[in-house]
Amino acid sequence: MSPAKLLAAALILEMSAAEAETFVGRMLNRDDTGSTVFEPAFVWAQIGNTVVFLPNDKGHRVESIEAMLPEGVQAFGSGKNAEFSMRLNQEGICGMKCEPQNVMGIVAPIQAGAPVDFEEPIAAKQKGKAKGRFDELLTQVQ
Ligand SMILES: [Cu+2]
Repeated sequence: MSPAKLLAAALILEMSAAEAETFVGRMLNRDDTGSTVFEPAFVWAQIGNTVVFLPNDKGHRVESIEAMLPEGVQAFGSGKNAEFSMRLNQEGICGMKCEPQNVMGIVAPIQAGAPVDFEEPIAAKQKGKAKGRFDELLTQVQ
C-alpha cells in the first residue's frame, strides 16, 4: 500500500472509531429524578452512534413511541428484562417508553444529529406523567 493510501486508511479507521460511540441508558425503578426512569433520560448522539438500554431493574422494556419516530425509522422494541441495542441511522428525535409504565413517566427522547423533526415529538400526545417528563426533557434538545 502506498503511504497516501495508508494515511487514508488510518483516517477512515479513526473516523469510524469516533462514530462508534456508545451511550448506555439504564432502566430503573427509581433514581434521584423520580420513580420509573430511564437514566440518562435524554441522550444527544450522532448518526452512527449506538444506544444500549440495560434493564438494571426488573420488569422494564424499551419501545419506540409511534408519534415520535424520525421519518423512515421503523417501530422497534425489546422484550421485558432484555438488553436492547440500537444504531442511530436517521437524524431526528426518537421517543422511547416502557409500556405500561410510561404513564408513570418512564420515557426518554433520543436526539440523533440535528433535531430535524422537532415539531412532531413536541406535538405527540402523551399519557399521564409522560407529558410532563417529555415537556421537561425536550427543552434539552439542541
Ligand atoms: Cu418499565
